[in-house]
Amino acid sequence: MKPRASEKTQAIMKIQSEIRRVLATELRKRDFIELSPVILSPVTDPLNHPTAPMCITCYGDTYNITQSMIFHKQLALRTLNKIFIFSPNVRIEPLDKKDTGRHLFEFSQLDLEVKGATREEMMSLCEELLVTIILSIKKQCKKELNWVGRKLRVPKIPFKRISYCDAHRQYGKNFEVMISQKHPEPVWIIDIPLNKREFYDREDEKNPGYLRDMDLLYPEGYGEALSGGEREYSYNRIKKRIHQKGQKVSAFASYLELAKNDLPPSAGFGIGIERLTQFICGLSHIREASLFPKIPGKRCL
Ligand code: ASN
Repeated sequence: MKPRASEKTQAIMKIQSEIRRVLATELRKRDFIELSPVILSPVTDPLNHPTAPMCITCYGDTYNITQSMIFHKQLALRTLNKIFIFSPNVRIEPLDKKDTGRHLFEFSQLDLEVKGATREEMMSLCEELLVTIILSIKKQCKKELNWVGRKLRVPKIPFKRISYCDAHRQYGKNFEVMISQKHPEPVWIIDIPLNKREFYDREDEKNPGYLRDMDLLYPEGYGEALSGGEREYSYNRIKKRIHQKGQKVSAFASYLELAKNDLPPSAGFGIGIERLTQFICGLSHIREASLFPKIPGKRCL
């Protein structure tokens, strides 16, 4: 019997809640500490694509609304070793993103960071988390998976890895879409060229011009799942990378002030909760993964 629309929504929200529960439980088991999200700050992630700045004035100072907590994650590791946050992000995307079915201008990501970690350790952690989520949903949310009509397969670890340049060579400019559509299991894109990502991703000393970072693509055409990597932590290198990017050092003054004596080396990633829900539930549009979806260009509640 076909479920009513409200039953489908209930099932999706139950599955999303289970995703959050598994993530938090698994990370706590591994000694991660959960932090509260930061919503307002003088600095936020500049991102590598254009978004309209979202600023408000508080007590005469200008604050950004968080696009990602990357800088706060690095700074938090001066005090703690392993952290995670369910972090609401606001990104006022250009209008060409309004019909992708994968963009919301307000969403949440599970953002995590580990002191002294390598990219490969973070990739393994992510693989373990995804497999654990899928196994748990298959077990705990049988009825709900039925209601959304999703047959979930458990991906094999380790996921396939392709360098950015190989992906580009094999599949052309639109490689993200092509790889996601062609593969039945998630695929990592690694070694992204320096100019394609933000200044905080660490340059590979053994492979200059490329980064120690990664993106994960969901299979079956669900597209990008996450980005992350090792970070630039030395004050001078961070400043150099900001200059290379053509950005203003003054825009990051309050972060740089604290990074003056260098930050701890670290790696981490952020995975979008609504996109993860979309993939797990097999939803054609991301709006179904939120009760209050913010679709670019639309007036939303
Ligand atoms: N959270 C991501 C990371 O950890 C950054 C982002 O969302 N732009 O690399």
